Amino acid sequence: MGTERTLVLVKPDGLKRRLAGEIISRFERKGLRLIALKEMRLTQSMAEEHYSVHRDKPFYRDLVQYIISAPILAMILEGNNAISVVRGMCGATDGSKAAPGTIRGDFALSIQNNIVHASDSLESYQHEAPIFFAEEEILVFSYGDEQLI
Ligand code: FUP
Repeated sequence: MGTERTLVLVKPDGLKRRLAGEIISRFERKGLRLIALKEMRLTQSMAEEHYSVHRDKPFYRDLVQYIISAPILAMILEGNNAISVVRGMCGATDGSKAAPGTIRGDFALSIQNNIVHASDSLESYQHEAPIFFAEEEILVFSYGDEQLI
């Protein structure tokens, strides 16, 4: 509750399908502040750390291979209830089941190639954000329009 930060990734399929701008635009229009942004290619160890909660799942190896297969876009968004707001905007994990109007509902059909990742809790954010960003890469500032949003 209150002002939160969340980590969002545009995964390899999102970048390859030229959806990065569309995805950023949705979050901007919602009123979230983009306070860090980076295009990068994950190393195997970064990907393993990012998905460590899934280490024992049958899909873990494929998931790690997929996320390192091509560049991704990493961003940190800030705003009121940002974690649950962004999760809602991303939609259900399986694109074939995600509601229309969500990013996955509008652009994804599969469970692995589901365009975006978003932190699911404060604990997840605190685990994930340092994998992608150094503290000095997160730009804290006021847009001056907070009373409008
Ligand atoms: P989400 O939080 O919606 O990204 O979904 P999860 O944390 O449950 O899963 C993380 C990623 O694992 C998903 F984005 C896609 C992948 N996954 C599979 O490939 N197969 C599955 O059965 C479940 C998840």
